[in-house]
Amino acid sequence: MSSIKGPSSAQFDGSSLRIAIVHARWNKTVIESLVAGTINKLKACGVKDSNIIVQSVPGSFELPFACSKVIAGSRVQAATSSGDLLGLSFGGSSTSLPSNKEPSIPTSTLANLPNAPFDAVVAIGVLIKGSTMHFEYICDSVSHALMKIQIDTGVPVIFGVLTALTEDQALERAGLGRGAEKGHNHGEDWGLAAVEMGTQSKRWAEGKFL
Ligand code: DLZ
Repeated sequence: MSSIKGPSSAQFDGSSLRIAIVHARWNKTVIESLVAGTINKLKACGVKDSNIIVQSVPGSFELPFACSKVIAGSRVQAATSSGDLLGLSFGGSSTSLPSNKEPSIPTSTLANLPNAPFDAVVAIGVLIKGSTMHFEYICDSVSHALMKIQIDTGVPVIFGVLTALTEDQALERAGLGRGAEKGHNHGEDWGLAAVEMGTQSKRWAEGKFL
């Protein structure tokens, strides 16, 4: 019997979005497949190659810090380049922008800039339980921190962190199962979620609910 799990489908146009992927390097084989799956879906939704930025960190514990910095950095980058391109001045240093505020330029204008702020970030990590409590501490702190970042910054952070009890569980969730059943690459779901949340959060911010 087929599974009833997973989101129902919805198609969103990612052609005006800029998306960051921040991934850990622990458990490389699984990570590579998840990142590839995410990128494939982003592109299938119309996100341009040049608007997909990929950054890496050593392990999953570093993901929240990196996501937070990447979001802040993209806002500084956007403020600087839009000021340059449009002849605007925001006053003071670009680094003094409040973390949850963007320059008051229409988002439609920002979307066409090469250095627009990120509309969504996908945080990808693979945690596999070992014999100590390391796994529990990292899973707990990383999931809470990623949630906090998206609420604090207003930028959707997609939870692409596998918390697997065994290597096989991790492999199957990256479409790399060792048995006859290869499993499903969850990176694809994260790519779709990034496009949907990036699109919707822009609309919601403009008071568009239809
Ligand atoms: C230390 C550690 C361990 C034991 N396991 C994993 C893992 O399964 N997946 C992962 O992404 N990272 C692991 N790490 C590394 C930590 O996330 C972190 O990089 C280090 O503790 C340094 O802060």
